[in-house]
Amino acid sequence: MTETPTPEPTRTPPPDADADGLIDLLDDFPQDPSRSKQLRYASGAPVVEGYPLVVDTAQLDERLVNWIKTPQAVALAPGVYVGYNPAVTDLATYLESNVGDGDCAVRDLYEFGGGACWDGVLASPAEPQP
Ligand SMILES: [Ca+2]
Repeated sequence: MTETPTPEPTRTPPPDADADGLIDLLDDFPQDPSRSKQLRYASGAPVVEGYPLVVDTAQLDERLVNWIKTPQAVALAPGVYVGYNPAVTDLATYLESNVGDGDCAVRDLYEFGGGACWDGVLASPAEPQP
């Protein structure tokens, strides 16, 4: 009895259009190599484009400048911040903790759990301008 060798199957790797290492099926941004996962607020809304980002606390609304005790803060949404810990560089972690100080309406909109709020806190000049 002779065995016909099974031909090696040819494998086509799953498509990864932006070549960021995450296949398109799992990539929320299949055309953007700098992003792969869509972050969301507690409300379920997608995180505002360009956020989260690290900003200098001194650039914020003066009420935040007096409140946040770290030299840098993480802007989680326009007008909402949390103190930045240089030991925690994955900014998604700050969103997951869902604590932020800043504008009352924005905090309510995205359902932040903890933090202080003031009316009329605007995004700082360091943030993406609408
Ligand atoms: Ca991507």
